[in-house]
Amino acid sequence: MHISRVLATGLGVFALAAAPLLAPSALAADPWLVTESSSSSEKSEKKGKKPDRNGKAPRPQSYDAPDFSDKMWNLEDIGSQLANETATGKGAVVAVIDTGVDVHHPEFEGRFVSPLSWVCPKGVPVPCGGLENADDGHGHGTHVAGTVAAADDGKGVTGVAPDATIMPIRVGDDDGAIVGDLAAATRYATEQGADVITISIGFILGTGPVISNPVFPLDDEWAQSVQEAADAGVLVTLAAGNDGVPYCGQGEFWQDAALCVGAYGPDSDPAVYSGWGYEIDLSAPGGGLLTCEGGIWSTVPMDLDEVDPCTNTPGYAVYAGTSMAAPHVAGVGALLAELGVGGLEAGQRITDTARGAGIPTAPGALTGPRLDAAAAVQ
Ligand SMILES: [Ca+2]
Ligand SMILES: [Ca+2]
Repeated sequence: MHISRVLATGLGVFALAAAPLLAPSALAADPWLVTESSSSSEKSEKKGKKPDRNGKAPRPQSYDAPDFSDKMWNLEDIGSQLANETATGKGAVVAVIDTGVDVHHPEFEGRFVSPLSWVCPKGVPVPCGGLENADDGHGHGTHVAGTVAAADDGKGVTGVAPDATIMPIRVGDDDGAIVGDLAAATRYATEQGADVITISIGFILGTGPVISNPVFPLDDEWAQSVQEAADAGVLVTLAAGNDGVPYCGQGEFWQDAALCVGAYGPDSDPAVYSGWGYEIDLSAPGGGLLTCEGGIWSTVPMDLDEVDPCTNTPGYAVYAGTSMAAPHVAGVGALLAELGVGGLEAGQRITDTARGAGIPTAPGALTGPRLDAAAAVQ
């Protein structure tokens, strides 16, 4: 049985039917980001230079993104603007275990801590530190991070916890392949004091019946690390996956240690791709079919080759998937962390206050109660 790890993105709406799974993204100079030292480790490597591993993200000299707030049905749906009157995530740390985060993006300026990467310059042992090494050459991780914590500055998009600090942990390479050690990444985030860890990674079974086979036979260590995080008072949020199968039920360990998050679209119907089942803790906006209006607007690296036709703005793109849903819950976790509520207590608060909590979940029909940020922070 072949198991491959993939990102639970919604480019993944089509991921199971079409290859490549994720749009390839080449790094290129971007005139919109006016900075002298925006080179990533990869580019530096090609030039034979070492990346600035101690460097802080240089401050862009211009930032002219339009205000996309009228596109953010997701924030209105979960009541996060109302919730932000009570908390904005200030002081809370959210570890994003993903493809890295665009460390130069103005939406996160000055709000990174403890970066770690499994994509390191030649000759540097993995994992490596340094903000430049945690830079995102793909897009997925930056999109996740934007939903958690993009700045509420009247430009571009806004995150659920717009003042939260991001701990970028890069386990995915520029193609979106998982190259890092998920258990080590999770343990690192816990040790470094993350309040919330969000992971939007799915699994695809190559062959064989999905439901009767264990999906995580090779990942006992990761499961253990998630349990350790929960024991240490960290809230862990996981994307339910886009396989349309009960992913969350495939390991008993997920039941208590993490919130498993399904997705729905702007019409409030469960997304067709979303994982489902009794073990989904709740669902959050992940976008419907891949339309501009129906997807989730968030950040992507500003130096991606292709500008998203929906946003027509470097640094912003529209994705859909359970990958996009889980960070909404992580953002609410950051709001609660600011209020002094963490770990399993925060998870309980989030599920207890979700809309439709307590209504039994019918497999294939529902993806659990819906995230309510405003209710969670009251
Ligand atoms: Ca913004
Ligand atoms: Ca759970």
